[in-house]
Amino acid sequence: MKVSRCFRTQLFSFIVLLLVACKDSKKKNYSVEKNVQVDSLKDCDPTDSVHLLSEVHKHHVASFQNDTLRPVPGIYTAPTVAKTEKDTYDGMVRIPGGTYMMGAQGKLALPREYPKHQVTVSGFWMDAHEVTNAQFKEFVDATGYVTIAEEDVDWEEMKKQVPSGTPKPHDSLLAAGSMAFNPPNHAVKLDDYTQWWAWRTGLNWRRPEGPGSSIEDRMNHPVVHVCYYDAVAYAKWEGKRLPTEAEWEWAARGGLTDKTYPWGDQHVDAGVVKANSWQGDFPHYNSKSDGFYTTAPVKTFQANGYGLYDMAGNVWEWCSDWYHADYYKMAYQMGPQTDPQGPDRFFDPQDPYAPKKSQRGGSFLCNDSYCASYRVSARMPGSLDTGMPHVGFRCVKD
Ligand SMILES: [Ca+2]
Repeated sequence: MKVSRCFRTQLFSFIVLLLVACKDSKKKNYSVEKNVQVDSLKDCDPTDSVHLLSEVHKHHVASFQNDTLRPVPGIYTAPTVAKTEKDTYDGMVRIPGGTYMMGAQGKLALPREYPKHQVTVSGFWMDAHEVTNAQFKEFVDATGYVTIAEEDVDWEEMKKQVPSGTPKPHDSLLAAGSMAFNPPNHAVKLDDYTQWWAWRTGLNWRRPEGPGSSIEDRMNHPVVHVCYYDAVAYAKWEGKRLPTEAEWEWAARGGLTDKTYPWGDQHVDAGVVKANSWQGDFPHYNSKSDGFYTTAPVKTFQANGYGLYDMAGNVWEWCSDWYHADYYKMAYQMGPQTDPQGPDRFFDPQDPYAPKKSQRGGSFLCNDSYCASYRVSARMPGSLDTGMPHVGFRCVKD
């Protein structure tokens, strides 16, 4: 399951709302407090929160239609040349082109995965595994890139997007940070994600659990706390790009037809462990029968038919398509599509003003009791500037 990180923007927006509406309150819980009901049922994405700062990103949207580098202040300067071509295909596998019925696979499919519609995808190259901490570090070392989670919030910018007179949040709330998985120690109803997500300062890709944590022993784990902008910056440096949803799903299916998971139809927890997911009772008890509470090293579990690892579980993966909850309905009406790039606009009914891209594949937090998003057709909205501890990415190349 996932929570994304426009979440950061959204969270601060929420905090500001709290300050405005509840400034006399002694409440000190900075967790987002908006219940999410995806497709009128449930969702594992708390990005659907108050989004007063969405205006800040509206001008970003236009530029990102062209998949540009992130349009936010920062010390990063886009490299003028991509990483050398000689490395381009290292660690990638060739995905053959083909035609398939995209969407709604299996009885657990959500409304946003319907209806199935015919899609043809040209052949492409795809990273065999999710981008690792080691790979991302190489990029950062070479370019000086700073992820959004490592930057303090600019109040001067933020206050332009909140109601006049809004008091400045305490500096501690404007410090760089990200979302932390902070589960209760007892069973809870799964209708309020604020029970297991909390804002923390000091969390970023180098310190996934905040100050004191490290990636030293996780260099071969997928990088996390990276937002869409961060992923695009890395991909461009590699001379690659993010996959479209159509490419991602086609690749995840691994050459199989009408199967729920990358390996077939057998349940994720049946037989040999197939993916890094959540076993037990979410969110308070994880038996870790797959061996991992959070991320797992890439290539830990068996690859799918195309030689791709972790197309189910471990971390959610950014795609290039705008997220639109009704896009599949539009695609169905348009008829068979070849190499679709997704809708030309975003729409998440739970949070209609926040620009969001699609994420695929589920994560180590996914469990049948909640979203079961280790399915090939599962999809999730993720706000552009929001990274999370269970969201990463992989790249493709034509
Ligand atoms: Ca696990």
